[in-house]
Amino acid sequence: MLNLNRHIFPRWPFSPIKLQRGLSRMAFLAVLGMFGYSAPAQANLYQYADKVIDFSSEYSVPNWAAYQALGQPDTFSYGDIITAWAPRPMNGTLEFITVGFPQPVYSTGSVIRETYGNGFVYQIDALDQNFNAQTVWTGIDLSQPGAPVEAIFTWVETPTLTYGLKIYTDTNHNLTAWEEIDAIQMFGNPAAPTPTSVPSPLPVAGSGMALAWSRRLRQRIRGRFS
Ligand SMILES: [Ca+2]
Ligand SMILES: [Ca+2]
Repeated sequence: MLNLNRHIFPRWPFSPIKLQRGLSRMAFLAVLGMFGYSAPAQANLYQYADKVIDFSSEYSVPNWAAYQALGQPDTFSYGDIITAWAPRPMNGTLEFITVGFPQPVYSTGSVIRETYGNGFVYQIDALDQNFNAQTVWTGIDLSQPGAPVEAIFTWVETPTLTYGLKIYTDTNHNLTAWEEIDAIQMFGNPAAPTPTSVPSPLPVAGSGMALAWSRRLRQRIRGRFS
């Protein structure tokens, strides 16, 4: 639902145009701060998935089983390789794998190592301690075929601890390949988000609402500074 992929933090601007854009983005973040928005924490914890909670299908066991997506990467070439999770069908289905992690965090993103049929992730849900799923990312996965890709997906820091991630995949993305995942990382802040000094008029659980609102504000700010 919320894809701020690579758009949150401005790089340091060197040219006048970049300076102008950088200032508009900083103004945007400053205004968000006025309304209680906290930028993602800097001290991110990265960790690999260590348990399978659920999955839609797996090609076989142990080769291409769902648990092949756990732990550190062990698939170092692009192709149909047994150390990555592959769903049973080659094409024609929407699949998922749900995994847990050693330590819950206020998650801000995931690194999904795609090793065959790359570019197939279309949705990610974050699971709270009761396994309630909240969609945190939808969009277009730009991972290219030909080599393993560590695809990075980011979202606004979740208001509650994330215990697991549900990764949705489309087996029709590449009709000549299985869509395979070698490893899944989650990153985020183990500590609770720091509240701002100004009370927020927006509910914490409504970060999606806040960002929907912020897009309009960003368009206004861009219009003012461009
Ligand atoms: Ca396929
Ligand atoms: Ca693996």
